[in-house]
Amino acid sequence: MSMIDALKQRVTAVAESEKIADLQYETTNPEQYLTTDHGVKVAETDNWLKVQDGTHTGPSLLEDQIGREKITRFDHERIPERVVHARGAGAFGYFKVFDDSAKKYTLAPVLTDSSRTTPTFVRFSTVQGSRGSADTVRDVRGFAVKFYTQEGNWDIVGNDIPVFFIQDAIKFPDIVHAVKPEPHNEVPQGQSAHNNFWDFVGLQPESAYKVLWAMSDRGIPRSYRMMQGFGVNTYTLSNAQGERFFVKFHWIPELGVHSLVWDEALKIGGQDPDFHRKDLQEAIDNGAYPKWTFAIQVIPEANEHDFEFDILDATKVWPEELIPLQSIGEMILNRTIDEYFPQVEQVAFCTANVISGIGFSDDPLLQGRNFSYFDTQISRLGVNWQELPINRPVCPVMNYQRDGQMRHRIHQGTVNYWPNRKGHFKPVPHTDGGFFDHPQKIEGIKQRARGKKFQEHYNQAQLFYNSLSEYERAHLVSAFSFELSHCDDPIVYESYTKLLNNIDFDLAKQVAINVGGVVPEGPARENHGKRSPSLSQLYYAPKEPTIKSRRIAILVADGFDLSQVEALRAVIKAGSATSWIIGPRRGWVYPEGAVAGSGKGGVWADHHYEGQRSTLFDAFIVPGGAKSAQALAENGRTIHWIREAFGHCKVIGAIGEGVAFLREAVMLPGIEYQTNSNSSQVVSSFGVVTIGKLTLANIAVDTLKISQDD
Ligand code: HDD
Repeated sequence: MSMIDALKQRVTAVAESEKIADLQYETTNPEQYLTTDHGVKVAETDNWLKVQDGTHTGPSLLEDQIGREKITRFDHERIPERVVHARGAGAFGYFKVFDDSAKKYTLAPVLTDSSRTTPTFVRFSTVQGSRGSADTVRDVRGFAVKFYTQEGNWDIVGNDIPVFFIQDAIKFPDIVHAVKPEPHNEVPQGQSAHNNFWDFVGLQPESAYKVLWAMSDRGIPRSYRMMQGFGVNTYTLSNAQGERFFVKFHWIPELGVHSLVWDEALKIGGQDPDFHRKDLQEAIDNGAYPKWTFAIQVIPEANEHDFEFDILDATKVWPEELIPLQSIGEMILNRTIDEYFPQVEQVAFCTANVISGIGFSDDPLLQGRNFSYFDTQISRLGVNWQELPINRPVCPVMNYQRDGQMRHRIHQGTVNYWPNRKGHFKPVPHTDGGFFDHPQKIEGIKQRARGKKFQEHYNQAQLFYNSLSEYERAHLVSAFSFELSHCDDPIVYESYTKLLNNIDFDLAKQVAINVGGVVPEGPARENHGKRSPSLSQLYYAPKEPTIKSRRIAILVADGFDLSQVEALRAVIKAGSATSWIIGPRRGWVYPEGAVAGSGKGGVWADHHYEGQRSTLFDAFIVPGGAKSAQALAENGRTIHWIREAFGHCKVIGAIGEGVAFLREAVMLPGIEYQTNSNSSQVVSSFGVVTIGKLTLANIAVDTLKISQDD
């Protein structure tokens, strides 16, 4: 596609969303000449203006305004990275509600008007690492959504984990300092596995539940597209009748919730640190648009105190058995970013950005957040951060906030205050769309304290632990053991293993044995034995198994069976997955009978065996062809490929002579060989992988199943 065609295509896409239209893309004409910032055409940009007689190089001259402009602009390219969530990726999309069922709770049209399509921008992130850290580290993931509604911007600044480390915003600097690299040596990067983090959380037991989530498989997602999202805090909704409700927001991914295994996450961190960022881009580019159902949990104002936990405590979930989820809409991400800095780096969220019909609760964490986000944007982007293209609303903005650094908007007129003699730009009552502040009676004693129910920290942590499958619990033990093994101060790992005994005796015992902690003799607290199935990520397996958007590698060498490869690729494409040929070199690989080097009749290998590792794919197939199978069997790297994939519980299939390669060269333990209905032999480490009918669709489910033996 020519550059001009590509630009035209962009222009068509622009019409798709009010926000995209509003971004006012630079209509970069590739024929345009290079200019300075002040618009003067540049004749030469490779040599600084200097004294030069052809033989001798003399001094460079400070008078070179073009050279100085270029270097000065470069020197100031960086802005402060986010103090948390510095590493991220973003995409554009849209939000729609299914119907007006939420009208009984809220007067916000974005949640009730099904004829609307609201543009959104989403930024996913890790928390601990800096901008250049790896994507697959064990961490919480940010899930921040900006809705550009007709009534103003609404931001849900959430995470992939429904609870938080602390209950009161005043503790935020402490938890962040504790988890971030230590002050004396700035170690570690992208890791919570160090003394300070475990010291802090050991002394702050309200974090116990959140720590369990972070140490579970949720801490190492397979993809941003396969994570749940949670608003975490308790917000409120107000309806037209003046009634108020407490609400929690949820995002549920269409593809289900899936995780990496820890060994994979560690390796990908080195092999492809941008794994999640690229995954998001690749899926959208291939038309596999990420999709989430939007759901709410609602509690009428009168029922605030009906629960054993405080519904304003962000370290607790609202169990779905007590307060069911109501699915009211969906979000689809359908457009990748154009330029990282002005979109993903400059996008700025703020929990205080709500619209009429949506409000805050007295959740003490949320109250502090409402102050913190605007404040941090001032230091990162300046006080006029909401004027930046990615942040500005699509509806009209008018007020008497003026001036400040980097003010872009220009107002005409003589008044910049209200009331004014002209009656310009007046406030409107909420019945005509003005923001509705729900009247609320407040009584209490001013004091630095927390409510009674805020003092209990272990019931829900136990509920979570009890609700996990056996292998999810095994992963939890491994994760705690890894992290605490990285703490070298005995006070730290001894005290945390003691804390774990408040959650579960077996968990505490296994971890303590592994890390040299305090091995308990009995439980510190009885396990209440209750379970809530929706806390396990298995609960979110897709209803129909799907290979949509999965990366499937076809491992070949010269002499492979072309018809099998072609059939495989067609069937993988039909399932909206992507196939990748992995061969002895990037370039043409030739099937049986073709003349090598002819450039004809082969398939193009996307990667060389060393170029990409098995960790970067979800499933593998080895097609037939005697020579190909033989060559694969003689290559240590290809044998390693399959063994490693097996160790990571991936689907492995083979056809014809490919089966012999697996059976004789790779020699996987405990494997069951199966024959599919098309009489091509297929083998799998665990389920049936029929190529003809593409039962490879079991990837999602089977990956979880095999993990049980992991
Ligand atoms: Fe926060 C960024 C999510 C508590 C203060 N937070 C930030 C981002 C996410 C969250 C997703 C990245 C936004 C982006 O992509 O730009 N934060 C949460 C959640 C919390 C939470 C789900 C608990 C419910 N945060 C929290 C507290 C405070 C902050 C209690 C302070 C009192 N958070 C910030 C911040 C950041 C931030 C320092 C850094 C960059 C930014 O805001 O824009 O202000």
